[in-house]
This record gives sequence, C-alpha cells and structure tokens, in this order.
Amino acid sequence: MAIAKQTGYYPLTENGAKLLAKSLGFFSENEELVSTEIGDGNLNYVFRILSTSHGKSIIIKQALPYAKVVGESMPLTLKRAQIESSALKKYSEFTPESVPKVFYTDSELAVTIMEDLSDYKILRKGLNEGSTYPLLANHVGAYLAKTLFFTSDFGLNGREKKELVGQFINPELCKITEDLVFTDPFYDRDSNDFEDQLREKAEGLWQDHILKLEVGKLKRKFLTQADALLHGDLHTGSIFVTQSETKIIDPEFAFFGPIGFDIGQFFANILLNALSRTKAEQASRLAIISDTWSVFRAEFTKLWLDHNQEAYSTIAGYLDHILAEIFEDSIGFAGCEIIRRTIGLAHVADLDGIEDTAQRIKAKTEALDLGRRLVLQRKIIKTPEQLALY
Ligand code: SR1
Ligand code: MG
Repeated sequence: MAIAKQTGYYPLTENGAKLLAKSLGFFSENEELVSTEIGDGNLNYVFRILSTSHGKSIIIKQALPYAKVVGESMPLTLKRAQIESSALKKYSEFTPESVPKVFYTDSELAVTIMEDLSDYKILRKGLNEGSTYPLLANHVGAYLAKTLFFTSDFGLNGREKKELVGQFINPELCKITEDLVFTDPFYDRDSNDFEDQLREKAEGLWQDHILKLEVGKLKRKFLTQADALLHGDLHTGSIFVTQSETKIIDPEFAFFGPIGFDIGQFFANILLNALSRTKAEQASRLAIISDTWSVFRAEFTKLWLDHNQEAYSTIAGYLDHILAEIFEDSIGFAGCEIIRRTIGLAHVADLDGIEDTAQRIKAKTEALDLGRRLVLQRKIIKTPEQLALY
C-alpha cells in the first residue's frame, strides 16, 4: 500500500521524515532508509535521509513554530520556510553553482527538500579547524555580485523589482535582526549574554552615545533601504565548502535591504574567526576579505556595464559612488555584527570555543573594540587592507 502523505503542520521526527520522503516518491516504499536529525543551527530541524541500498540521499529541512535556540517562548513564523525556498530558487537563476538544488517545497508543513551537501563542511567549522579555502573568496564575491546586482533596480526594471520586493516581505525574521543585531546589544536587555568579565565593557557600549548614534543610522538603513534581495544571515554557518566548491544555504532571513548588509555580515564573521586565530593565521583570514571585495567589485562592475537597466548608470562617477556606499555600509554592518556575536544572544563558536578563559576574554574584548571602530570609522576605512585587527 502506498504511504499517504499527512496533511497540515506537524513537527517531523526522524521516522516521520523517512515516511514523508517515501510518500513524496523520493524513495520506494520498501527501501531501507537511515534518517538523522543533523541541524546545528538556531532555528530549524534538518534531517538527512539516506538509502542504504543505493546511497541516494536528500535533506529535509523543517521550520519549527518557534526558535530552537530559545524554545517555545520565542514563537516564529513558519513562512520562513517558503521565503528560504523562494530565495534559493531565485538565486539559482543567476548563480546555480552557489546554492543547493531545491527538489520540493511544502509551505503548510514548512518543509524544503533539497540536495544533500554532506560532502561539504560548514565554513565556520572548517575555519575553526584551521583549514583554508583558496576559492572561497572568488565564489562568495561572485555570488554576492550576481545576487545583489540582478535583484536590484540596476538589474531589474521598476515593475519587476517592486513585484519581487512584495514576495519577500519578511517582517518576523527582519525583527530578529533589528533586535538582535541592531538594538539589544547596545542596550541593557535580558537577551544579551556575556561573561561577567565583559560587563564593564558592555556597560561602556550601552553608554556610548557617539557609537549609538551611528548604530541608529545603520539600523535605519537596514529598515528602509530596499536595494536588493539579501540573504539576510550570511555568516560562516550559512556557507558550505569543499576545496573546490562553495554553497550558500539558509536564506530564511531573505528580504530587500541594503546591499552592504550581506557583505558586512560575511566580513564580520571572517574577522571574528581571525580574532580567534594566531597572528600568523590572521593574514589568510584578512586575505579572504580583501579578495572577496575585489571579486565583488570586478563582477558587480561587469554586470553594471553589461546589464544595467538604469538610465543614470552611464553617468561618470555613479558606479564609483554606489561601490563606495556599499563598502562603507558593509564596514558599519560588520561592526554591528561583531558586537552582537560577542555580547548579544547568538554567539559564534569561533570565540566561545576558546577554552582558556583569559584568552577568550581577551579575544572578545578585542572584538568589541574592533566592532566599535568599524562602526565609527566606516567613512574613513576605504579599502579592506585598512581593516588591521589591532
Ligand atoms: C533567535 S535566532 C538567533 C540568530 O540565529 C540566526 O542564524 C540569526 O543570525 C539570528 O540572529
Ligand atoms: Mg541560519
């Protein structure tokens, strides 16, 4: 008898994920499957379903009606599953090599079934193990240029752009970023989380009116500047790598925001990793940032010259103005991300994983200083090479 697909929303179990995969025809009814929940992110279930007979495997990702990292006290829209799958499909139009293939979407069950990338490693883990990825900057720089250009008013006509903006209205997930990246870490809020040794430093930030004025301006950009379809959470846990390939995953925070935001989050998470490494290793991390920016700038420029739909794009100085604004914003957003990953709700293993307490507090103190400096000096820092850590 064929396995019937259950209707409505229900949280999957490892067995439930197997049954779903069979009911959808990904595997035959009598096939021996192994289902493992492998999700290590903050929000969702991720099941890997593997056929023991022929080795075929798929990933079933399911959104939970709350944030896994906090629990049921933090309800969260299931609509994010549909946003994620729509964003992956949209990105695959411009850069199919950079995203996993989506095989199936069910908005009611909040499920996306996609290509299994188990041969890849999460970039954050790889960097924390000391690995280097020679093609990473090329891949991420090109991904950023293509996705951000082709979803902007330079790559789309006005009508297409506005229709797409409407499809990616994502208020609940944006609210998480508005609170956790741009607000809570700069105020004495319960969601903040840091070691006692950092209290004086955190209180210093909360009273730092010069810093808060600049973070307020950056938050306003995030709230209002609908430049392009952002990934919205482009940290190193949202990137799968091998030595030869790079895949961007998890765009459930996707929405139309300022182009510099994705770039800034990526830079910030590379800098957070650099802060956790020895001086000798830091150069390779800083090189990721400068190479990513060079590739982004070159690719964005090429797309601008070949595919621009905006009449003013041929006016001398306009491209330089846009690139300078994107870079400045990315540095400011990077500063906010570094601070929130250090004293806010959601931390990074790069810093939390430093076992020696004194070393960990030193690295976190440096992170807070670096984050503040990036926010305040974003108009002065003109090139990635000026991002010296100390
Ligand atoms: C409650 S969610 C915490 C963080 O996890 C996600 O990956 C986002 O970065 C969010 O800010
Ligand atoms: Mg995520």
